[in-house]
Amino acid sequence: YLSSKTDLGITAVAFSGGQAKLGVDIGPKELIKAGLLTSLSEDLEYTLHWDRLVHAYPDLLPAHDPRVDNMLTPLSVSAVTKRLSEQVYDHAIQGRLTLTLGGDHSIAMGSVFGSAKAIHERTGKKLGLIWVDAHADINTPATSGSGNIHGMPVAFLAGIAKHPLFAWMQDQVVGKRGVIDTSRIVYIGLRDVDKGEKRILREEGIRAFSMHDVDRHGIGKVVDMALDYLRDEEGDTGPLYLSFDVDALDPSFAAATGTPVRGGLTLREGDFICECIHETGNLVGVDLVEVNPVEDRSGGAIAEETVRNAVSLVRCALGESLL
Ligand code: EXY
Ligand code: MN
Ligand code: MN
Ligand code: MN
Repeated sequence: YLSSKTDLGITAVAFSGGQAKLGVDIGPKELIKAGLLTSLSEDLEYTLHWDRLVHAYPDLLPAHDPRVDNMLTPLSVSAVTKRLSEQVYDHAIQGRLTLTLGGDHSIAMGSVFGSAKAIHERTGKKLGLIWVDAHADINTPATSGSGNIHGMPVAFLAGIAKHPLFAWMQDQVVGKRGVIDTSRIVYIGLRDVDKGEKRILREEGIRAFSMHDVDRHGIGKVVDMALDYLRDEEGDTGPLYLSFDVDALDPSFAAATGTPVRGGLTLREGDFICECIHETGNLVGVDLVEVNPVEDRSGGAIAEETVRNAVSLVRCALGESLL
């Protein structure tokens, strides 16, 4: 589904407006400082297409951005995700694999939309979305208890939530109802899902592997089941998009994040998921989000560990472990 296996389109997004804690906007800078991009070009031999900017989109952020229909700072989120969707689209329409570094998870509305639109135009195929997270991020504005939009991106992408502020995305349906069909979404790592979200997952019949499933079956079986679920009769998964929230990892591996939840994936389990998705040969886009170096009261060691582990996840998704 790509025009080359070695062209990588990178977008670094310093955005925190999908939630309330400062610091998640400096995630991309820290990932890059830790050598992520150099290792992708030098060790993994990708040709990087990067504007060398970490985008904060100051021109897009309104001075006044009040709550609308229970969404916090919705004008900022809408404007930034719309712009990001164009950046990712511009990479993806040229057949590049895309890598988006966040930032909070609301940015996936932009990155996934940009990718889904380009892939559909280039290949006629619909994206499969693998969402690795402690959380389901499928609240609608009506079900959300926090109003934080980083808890809502899947609902908007699937067309379960609709709002005029996100009309730029929802007027351009790629799937049956939204950008991604609910039958093309699969979760891994869930362990903190709100009551209203559970109801949505059940009613929509969305495939989700929680930490309970990881414990029961082991990560190998869970990843097999997740990929099998997306396969067609010929065994093809179709184009795959991996949206990896670093809080899927256990806090012992990734505590520098805004909403850590105990009982998560080990680093190896996270890396393994990424490796298996890479192995399909069908990966077209990756997000790595929610690294918040400021969420560290240890004087830096925890943030450094989280950043290093996030770098490992991305490297594994991009082929680090192939011999
Ligand atoms: N479900 C909660 C909410 O909607 O506020 C917590 C969401 C946390 C979302 C993090 C990024 O994955
Ligand atoms: Mn998330
Ligand atoms: Mn999360
Ligand atoms: Mn919760």
